[in-house]
Amino acid sequence: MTDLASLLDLADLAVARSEGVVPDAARRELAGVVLRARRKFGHVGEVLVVALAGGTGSGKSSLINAVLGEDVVRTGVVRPTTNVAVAVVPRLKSDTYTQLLRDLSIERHIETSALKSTILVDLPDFDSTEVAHRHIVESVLPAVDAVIWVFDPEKYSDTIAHAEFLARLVPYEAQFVFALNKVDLLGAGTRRLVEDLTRLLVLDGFGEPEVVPTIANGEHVDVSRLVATLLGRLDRKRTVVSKLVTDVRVAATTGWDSASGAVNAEADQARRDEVGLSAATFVWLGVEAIALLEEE
Ligand SMILES: Nc1nc2c(ncn2[C@@H]2O[C@H](COP(=O)(O)OP(=O)(O)OP(=O)(O)O)[C@@H](O)[C@H]2O)c(=O)[nH]1
Ligand SMILES: [Mg+2]
Repeated sequence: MTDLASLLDLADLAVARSEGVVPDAARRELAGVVLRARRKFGHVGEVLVVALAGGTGSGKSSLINAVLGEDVVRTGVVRPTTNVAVAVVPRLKSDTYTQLLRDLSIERHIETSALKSTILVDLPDFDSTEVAHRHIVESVLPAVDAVIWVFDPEKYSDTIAHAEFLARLVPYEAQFVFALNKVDLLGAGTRRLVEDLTRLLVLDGFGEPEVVPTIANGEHVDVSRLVATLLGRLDRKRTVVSKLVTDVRVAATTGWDSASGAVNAEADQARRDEVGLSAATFVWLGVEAIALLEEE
């Protein structure tokens, strides 16, 4: 099965095998594309990795179930319900995520066929007054595409949480989505509270915080705006990945052209084998890149 990680491994192989066959400039170009991709996407490539953070009982686990449309993780009235981080991953691709889960120190994961291109990480409660907990968030951030901060309408304005915790995470704003959950309890007051939470986040230092109202439980579950936000982010990530795979495909064509032109009539058998192997690797790389571009 083609995925970004195996494509990048194959590209590394093409670079290694083509020394002395393909011009160094073309090999450097391909190596550069691979390096940029690894830095940016780590091990998971085209999948959107989303973590849910927030106070105990704010509804993180309920939101995961609501987004999936099925009860996958435990929710409850006894606090805290979630004691260790749990990742919910797409069933068919779960072995692709082993390294990511290791990086996030996540020992438990649940597979579901309700997800295709997203991983949801249910984090345990963060007591915002604990410095150690801020460090946990900071260590998770490099490995995830987005963090959804889940707020309870009764506690969203907690000044310690804002001043001591969120304000220090302002540099990560591009990765953050803020969900004001349980708005079924607010009715017509929802808009005012969404505005108030936005105002507090701006006071914390956020430029344009994205605040979405959600209902994760009860008769009127509504996570449509949250899902739309995540789909928008997945689309943006796919665009970037697809550009990158196109770069790999173009580099594969260049590599094949150079390799196939590198053998002449006087070349001995060993040289022919070397060139042939290199050319075949570039063809294979091109075929895999096309398969990945056509997958969606
Ligand atoms: N009215 C209402 N109740 C909700 C909503 N979302 C969650 N709840 C309730 O809030 C309680 C806590 O929900 P959980 O999903 O377990 O919260 P959590 O953030 O995962 O909590 P921890 O795992 O302890 O950190 C449960 O009783 C849920 O039924 C909502 O949108 N509206
Ligand atoms: Mg929970």
